[in-house]
Amino acid sequence: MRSKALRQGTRGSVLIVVVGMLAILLLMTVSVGRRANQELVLVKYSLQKMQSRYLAWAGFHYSLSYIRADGLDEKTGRYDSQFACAVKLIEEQTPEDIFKEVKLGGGSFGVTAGQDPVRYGMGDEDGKLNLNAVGIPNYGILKELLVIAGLDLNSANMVAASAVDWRDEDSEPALGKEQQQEEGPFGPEKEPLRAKNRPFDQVVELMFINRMTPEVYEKIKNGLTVFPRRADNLKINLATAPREVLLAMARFFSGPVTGTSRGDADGLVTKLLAFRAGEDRIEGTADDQELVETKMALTMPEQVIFRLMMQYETKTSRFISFRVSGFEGANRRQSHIDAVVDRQTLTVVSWRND
Ligand SMILES: [Ca+2]
Ligand SMILES: [Ca+2]
Repeated sequence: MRSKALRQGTRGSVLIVVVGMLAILLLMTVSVGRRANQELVLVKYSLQKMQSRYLAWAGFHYSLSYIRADGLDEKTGRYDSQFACAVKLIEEQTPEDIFKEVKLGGGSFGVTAGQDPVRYGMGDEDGKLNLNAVGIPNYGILKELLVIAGLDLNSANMVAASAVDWRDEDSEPALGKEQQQEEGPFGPEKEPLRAKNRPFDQVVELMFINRMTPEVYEKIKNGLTVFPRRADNLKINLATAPREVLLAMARFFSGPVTGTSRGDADGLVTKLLAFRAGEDRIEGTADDQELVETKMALTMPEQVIFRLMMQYETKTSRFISFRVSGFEGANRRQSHIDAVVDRQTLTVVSWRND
């Protein structure tokens, strides 16, 4: 009897051990399974992300081929506008036809010039004010741009002149010694910076100048560029320049010297923008018009200002900026490339990707 009970007891404990072991094994399987599953998801994600990256790369080379082709074209290569920049359009074609959702290997890519609102195609840096071409004769344009962004006149004058000093090779203050601030005009008061005395590499270097504020910077940064880095004179594409840049130029040329008023400058820019946008009144559409002085119904003072602005005009954009977005097919994973290309040499002068 005793031995039978003992046997049953042993059998019972063996059963408990076996059940326990099974439970542990099951838990291990579940945890290994979960980990494997997580790894699988990660691998899948990386593969999809990589696919979107290659699609963005393809989109970049696709864009380059259009820039190259446009550069070789006698006619379209000489005029860049907000509608057609660095691209040759055939008949009724629009940039959207060429650059929106280009399908490739199960995914797609798109090329945009602006995000708000989204504008398909490429844009330029040439409509912006080049900090590396702002010198003593024209720093007043930068001053006006700063005033438009909300900086007071005195500070705007100081910041614009200091931007010249930051970049130019000499150490002579642009405003003359008597007008310059007591301490160096760059960096914080406790640790003033020396002027760079070399070209701006990035627009954000403007923040090193005293009296410049983050609020003002945010407002003007999209109207500024650093290309070309070495420039003999300032050139602006009036067909692609944003409103603020046109306004700053026009106001710079207005005043007693030219017998014109600020009202004339502002009036000119209103007419210029309305004419440029064409009948639909929307910038960057097919009916946009090339600026022609005689067609804009300008007053005499407006004409004076316009002709002075034309001294700085270029019709061809050299620095082409665009964003390529690659979309992987299954889950629409995305990658982006923001690039600026010098179309004369077809080299990349600015590159950012994620
Ligand atoms: Ca200097
Ligand atoms: Ca239009």
